[in-house]
Amino acid sequence: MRTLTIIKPDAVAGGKMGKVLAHLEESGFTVAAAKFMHLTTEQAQAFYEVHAERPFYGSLVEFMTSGPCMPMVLEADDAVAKLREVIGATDPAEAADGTVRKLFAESKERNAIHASDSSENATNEIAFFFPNL
Ligand code: 3AN
Repeated sequence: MRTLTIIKPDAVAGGKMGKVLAHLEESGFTVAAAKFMHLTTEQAQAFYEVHAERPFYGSLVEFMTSGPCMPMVLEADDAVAKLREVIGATDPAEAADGTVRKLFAESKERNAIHASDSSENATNEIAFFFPNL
């Protein structure tokens, strides 16, 4: 089973991309596809369209376009639920010990990593970044 992750601009700019990737691999995921890219405003708006009405939407789009990021397709048994567990809560202050966000995130917005939250969203998000997969 596959899911979509993004190592976000804060983790890349902070020199934590390799550590986050190592943590994911050590947690049992295999990388099926990856690319390094700088999202355009249009791409970030489209990717987070579900949050368009939320007060943090503009700031989130600005953050996600502030520097390069690394979208990846990860493979594991029960990949969607497993990755949500490995990344931890949205707010690093609430994330469990040993999770990616506890280890590497700065704040609720600059939270190091994205992970699909359902298998339906995983399918859509994989197609968004890797239409030929
Ligand atoms: P998750 O990333 O854990 O699935 P979502 O889907 O609720 O969390 O939020 C998507 C992204 O929006 C988060 N990763 C974070 O960067 C940002 N975000 C969520 N809630 C807030 C908030 N209250 N203030 C600022 N940014 C937020």
